[in-house]
Amino acid sequence: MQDRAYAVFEEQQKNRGIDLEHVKSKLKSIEVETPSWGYGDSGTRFKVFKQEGVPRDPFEKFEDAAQVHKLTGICPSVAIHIPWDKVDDYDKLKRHAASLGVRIGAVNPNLFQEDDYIFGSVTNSNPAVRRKATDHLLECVQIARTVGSDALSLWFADGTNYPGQADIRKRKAWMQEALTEMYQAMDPAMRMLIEYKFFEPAFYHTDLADWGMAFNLANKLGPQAQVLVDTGHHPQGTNVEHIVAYLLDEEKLGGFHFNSRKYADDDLIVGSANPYELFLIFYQILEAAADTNAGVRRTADHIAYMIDQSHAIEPKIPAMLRSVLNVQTQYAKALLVNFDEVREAQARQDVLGAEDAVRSAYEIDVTPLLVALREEQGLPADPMKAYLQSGYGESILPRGKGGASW
Ligand code: LRH
Ligand code: MN
Ligand code: MN
Repeated sequence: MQDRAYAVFEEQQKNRGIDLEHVKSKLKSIEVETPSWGYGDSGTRFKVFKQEGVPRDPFEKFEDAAQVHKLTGICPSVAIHIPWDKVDDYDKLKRHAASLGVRIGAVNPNLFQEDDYIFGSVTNSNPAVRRKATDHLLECVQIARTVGSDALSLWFADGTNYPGQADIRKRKAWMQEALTEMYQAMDPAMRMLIEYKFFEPAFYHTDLADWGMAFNLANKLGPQAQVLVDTGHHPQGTNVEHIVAYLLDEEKLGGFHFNSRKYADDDLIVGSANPYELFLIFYQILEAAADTNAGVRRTADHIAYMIDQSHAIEPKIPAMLRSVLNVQTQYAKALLVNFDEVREAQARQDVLGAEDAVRSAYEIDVTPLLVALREEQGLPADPMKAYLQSGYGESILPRGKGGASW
């Protein structure tokens, strides 16, 4: 059945001028990092629902994350958030990850959960608080060095709630000062990924509110600083793929935090409400990956794909599997775009022809391709089904309720 489905698929793609071997090799090399906090309990400001079997510490989070990698083959790294994942011995955590077949990915400093940060962290008008916040950034550089991570992922909750509450321009300078100190402490192979978000928890102004501010800061800091696009961090209607194309062209797109949003920073399963947006993001990336400019190509090939989701009502591991599979599916579809066809239609100024060349790839069912790919790699054809049948979900229930939460 699958063999026949794949044979038909292969024939179709050949007729469309698609090189399936290239498509498969790209699918084999993509890596999607999962977040340690996506395995813990989470909720909204109204309620955190405690689930049975949730990891009790960072070591158990890695055990769950390893399941996702084992079944999908594309999630070999796990992002950590400090101090959510604070441990006495980071080298031990690194060894634990390696023993499970995964590694520690981006290190995320957390500057939003201490009372000292009520009026901001690196942008606080109190120099002692700024010092404390900057020291935490430096501590995270050291942790990244210890665990062998090359990415530091920064997001600041800093902002104000009322006009006049603080000096916006002074805060801008303090932000740059702190990040410069951190940048100088980084090893040459490390990257600083600067994330922006237009609101929440601050509602009047946020110090790094949009991609332009993150881009400007990254430019001032230097080549090791790039912008991180969290797909949930934009106002309604924003053309995220345009931002992606622009940053790629400037060689400043460093990574993604994937999730899905309907109203705000909903942190729902990526590709659940807006799969076409995810597809169009990959379409822009693949277009840039074939650019004539080597810098743009290199940028497109070095994007850190990360999931940033907090699963409030879903079982955690299946929710992460669904997320990873959604990313893989949309990436596979984008790989089926016939770029020559798009370019020819663009050259003719054939609006509908160009639109069709892009959309038609999205409409292709890539299931036979993904199943064939997994079979080639010795992975389960249906990772979700394999997980549900594996018994792992039941085996962790003795952990009980009341595990780690953010
Ligand atoms: C902020 C954010 C940021 C944090 C994560 C937990 O909304 O996207 O990336 O580190 O959520
Ligand atoms: Mn994020
Ligand atoms: Mn977010």
